[in-house]
Amino acid sequence: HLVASLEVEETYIMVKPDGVQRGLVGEIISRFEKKGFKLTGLKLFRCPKELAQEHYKDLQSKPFFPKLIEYITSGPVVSMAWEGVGVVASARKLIGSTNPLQAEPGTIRGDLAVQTGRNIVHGSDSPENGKREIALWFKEGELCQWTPAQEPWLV
Ligand code: RTP
Repeated sequence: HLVASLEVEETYIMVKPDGVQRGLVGEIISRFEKKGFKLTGLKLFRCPKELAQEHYKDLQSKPFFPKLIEYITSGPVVSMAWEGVGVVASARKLIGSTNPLQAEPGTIRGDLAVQTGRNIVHGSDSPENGKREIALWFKEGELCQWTPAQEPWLV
C-alpha cells in the first residue's frame, strides 16, 4: 500500500485503448488537472508490442499476459507524464482498484469501468517505476518542464 509522500514526484499515466475508444481521454486528463497536478508530457500513439512487453515485464509469467499485451496494442493509447507532490500514490487513489468492480465510486475506474481486463487507465505504482516508465514511453525532447504563470490569464 502506497503512502502519499511530500516529495515532488513524477508518474506515468496512460489511457489504455478502451479509454481512447470510449472517448474518455478528456475526462481522465481533467481529473488529474483538477486535482492540481502538472502535465509534463502528452502523446497519442499506437504502442509497439515490444514496448508493451517491456512495460509489463513483471507480469510476464501471469496467465493473462498475452491477453494484456493484445489489449494494450489493440489501438492507440494516450501516454502522459504528470508531476506533483505525492503524485504517484495520489494518482493511484484517483484511478482506483485494479478491478473496477472493487474501485470506489468517485475514482476513475469506479465511475467509468467494469472489467479488470478493460480498466481504461494505468498509473505507476512507485516513484521508481514512475521514472522508469516515463523514460520508457517518452523520447528525449518530448517532455516539457514549465512553471504555471503567476499572472492570471483571464483578466
Ligand atoms: P496498471 O499497472 O495498468 O495501472 O494496473 P494495476 O497496477 O492496477 O494492476 P497490475 O496487477 O499491475 O496489472 C496490470 C494490468 O493487467 C491487467 N490485468 N488483467 N486477471 C486479469 O485478467 C488481469 N489482472 C490484471 C489489467 O489491465 C491491469 O491493470
